Amino acid sequence: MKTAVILNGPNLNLLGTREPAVYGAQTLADVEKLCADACAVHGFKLDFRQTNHEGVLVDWLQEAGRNQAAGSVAGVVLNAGAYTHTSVALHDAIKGAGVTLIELHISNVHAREAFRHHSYISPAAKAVMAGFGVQGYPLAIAGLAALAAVHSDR
Ligand code: CA2
Repeated sequence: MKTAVILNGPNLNLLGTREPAVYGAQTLADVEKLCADACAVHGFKLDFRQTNHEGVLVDWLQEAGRNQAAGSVAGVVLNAGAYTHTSVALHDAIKGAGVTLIELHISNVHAREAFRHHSYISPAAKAVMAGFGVQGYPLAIAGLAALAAVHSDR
């Protein structure tokens, strides 16, 4: 059974405590439960993490890349938070790790401030999702399963 790695960046630990009009009322623990249920449906083990530190995300992406190469990881769903719009380091880490990665945003970043319209993650990602609220997480896990099915005949 392969692992779906779900990585969350800065301030996502605050989900459900502020800005419910933008991010909804569910907490990160609720999101983890949504992911656990989706992984059970799609036959993945779940590895769900959050950090406020850019370098920790780089370390985790490299780890996921190594584990994907070894066959134990299906791919990564990354909500990089505000680092999405600033981080060349995360762009380089995704490319360097060679990991299959879905970029995810809870809100529709393209309907928000102009500074959220550019992503350093998108050019290195396999797919990009935004605006589904926290339901985007289980949808992204379904996406990882679909991508894994496409490659299962290789
Ligand atoms: O929509 C998303 O998922 C974002 O990645 C969330 C980031 C934001 O910087 C991106 O532009 C879009 C912010 C995450 C912070 O989440 C909070 C949740 C509740 C209260 C305060 C922050």
